[in-house]
Amino acid sequence: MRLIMAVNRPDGLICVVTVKPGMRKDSRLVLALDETDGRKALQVADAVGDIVDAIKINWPLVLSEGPGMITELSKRSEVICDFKVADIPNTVRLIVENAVSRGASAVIVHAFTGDDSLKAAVEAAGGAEIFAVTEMSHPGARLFTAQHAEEMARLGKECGATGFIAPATRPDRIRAVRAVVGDLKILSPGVGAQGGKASAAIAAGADYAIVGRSIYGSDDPRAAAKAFADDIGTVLRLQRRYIGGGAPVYYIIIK
Ligand code: O7M
Repeated sequence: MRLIMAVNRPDGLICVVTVKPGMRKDSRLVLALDETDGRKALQVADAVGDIVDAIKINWPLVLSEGPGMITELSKRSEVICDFKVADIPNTVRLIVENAVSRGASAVIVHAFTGDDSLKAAVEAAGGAEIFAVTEMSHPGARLFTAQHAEEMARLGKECGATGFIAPATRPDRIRAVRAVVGDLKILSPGVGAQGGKASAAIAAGADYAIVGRSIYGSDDPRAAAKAFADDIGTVLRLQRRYIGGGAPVYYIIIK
């Protein structure tokens, strides 16, 4: 983040800052498109594409409809390939290069694989982003990932990951990861079907809430996405504006 200008006004100090260009940061909502029917998946993507900041796809859709889905969806939105890559550096590189060449803006990898695999992911991503999983959102996460979340966040940061996954089901854990990763991105799954609340995740320090079944499984995905975006909107205190397709500019009012 870079400070461009600060103006002292009676209603507060206005700081104009830019952040590195990257994923759109508007509704702060990411759709997890785990719909396995390709036709329905594209219908949902078309219905909510202008509401969500990105569409995350995972194995269910890619295995049933093929990797061409990455390219197809990238025509509609930024695509995050949630392949939770956990392998040796060479295999990680091959997977990340493949996903990015098909149009992925970001690829999600596991952090527990260690520094060499994480660095291989970051290097292979080129201009795309690498998000590293810290603590997972499901109850079983308490056994392993929860116990090492901060360590994994620290390692991911050292290795050049640009974002992290932390659980909306445990907002206090988002806070803990935020304390380690500074102003890098945090994306938070576990909203809706898993019991977490989007606004609580954002209030705890997540940049984006990830929502799957509660949107794509809804009778009206657009209305559902809108409701999540509105919920998130209640906690947003930043006014955003984009200039010339470049870095987003934020006006932060410090009272
Ligand atoms: O909203 P849901 O529960 O239908 O979907 C949540 C999505 O987020 C789904 O695609 C999961 O695979 C993913 N996810 C979790 O639910 N929990 C995690 O800890 C991590 C992820 C994830 O996105 O990891 C990158």
